Amino acid sequence: MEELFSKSFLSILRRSERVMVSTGAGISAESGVPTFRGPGGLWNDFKPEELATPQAFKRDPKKVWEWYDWRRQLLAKVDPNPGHHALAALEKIVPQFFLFTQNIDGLHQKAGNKTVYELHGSIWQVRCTREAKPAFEMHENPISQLPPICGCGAPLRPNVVWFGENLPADITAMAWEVAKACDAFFLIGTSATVQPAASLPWVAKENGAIVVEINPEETPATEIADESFRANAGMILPQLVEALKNHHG
Ligand code: BJW
Repeated sequence: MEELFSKSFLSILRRSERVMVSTGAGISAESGVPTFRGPGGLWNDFKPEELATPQAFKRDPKKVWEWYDWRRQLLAKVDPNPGHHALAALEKIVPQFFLFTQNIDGLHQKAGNKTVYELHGSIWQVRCTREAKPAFEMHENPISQLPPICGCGAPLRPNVVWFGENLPADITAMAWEVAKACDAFFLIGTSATVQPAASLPWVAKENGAIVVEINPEETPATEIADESFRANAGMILPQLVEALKNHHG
């Protein structure tokens, strides 16, 4: 039977000191979380400009919160899948491992990854829309009053990054720093269309990293990928981790 991973590919990964992983909604698809785009995607039923923008929130905070409350209820019921668990296992066998995610669902943390850099925030955190106070965890589920209200009387908002908003500056700077210095870069379960996260594989490639894509569909980043696995992350990642553990070349 033809091997899924070539010996030379496994040798490169085995020799990689610094591994960067960048995940998107597709890694959580096998947990039952809808992706944004493509079949069954969240955006098929909801227009992003109606829900994932600061303007939409200002216009109708209750409507935006109903969408987030629905997603929080769904997320509370799901568990990490074999793809998430394999990344937690990979963290243990790689000398320096960096996991960046566009996901806000918290499933990487639930799978056991120690440090997860959340580029688009967390659905489990909220912050005041008036006071410049730090975001905080809120796990009430479902939320009894929509929108939830801060002690100061202003609406709270989900601590996520909407279109037209800046990503957290420290995490973005860290992502660029790691992408420039990594030996191997994994792009997993993202359509690679939303900036600035979509640029990360190019940054890694330009700085000499091997770029590996895991996605059942092609994406704009496929053209620069050194290895593309056209399959589900939950199928490929556990086999890759096993193969790496057993590879001594
Ligand atoms: C599987 C699978 C399985 C299925 N296994 N795979 C430069 C150029 C052009 C535009 C811009 C630019 N800079 C900024 C912009 C504007 C904008 C942007 O990128 N727009 C594009 C749509 C063109 N970007 C922004 O506004 C960002 N801010 C910014 O850049 O600030 C500076 C700035 C401000 C103003 C002007 C200019 C600059 C912010 C982006 C915030 C994105 N927010 C969201 C919502 C977050 C909160 C929430 O979840 O509600 O983040 S949108 C949504 O898309 C969400 C996701 O994180 C993000 C990416 O989606 P992702 O993860 O890729 O999911 P999908 O569904 O697209 O793809 C899933 C993939 O999985 C598919 O490929 C499947 O095939 C695959 N898959 N099953 C593996 N089992």
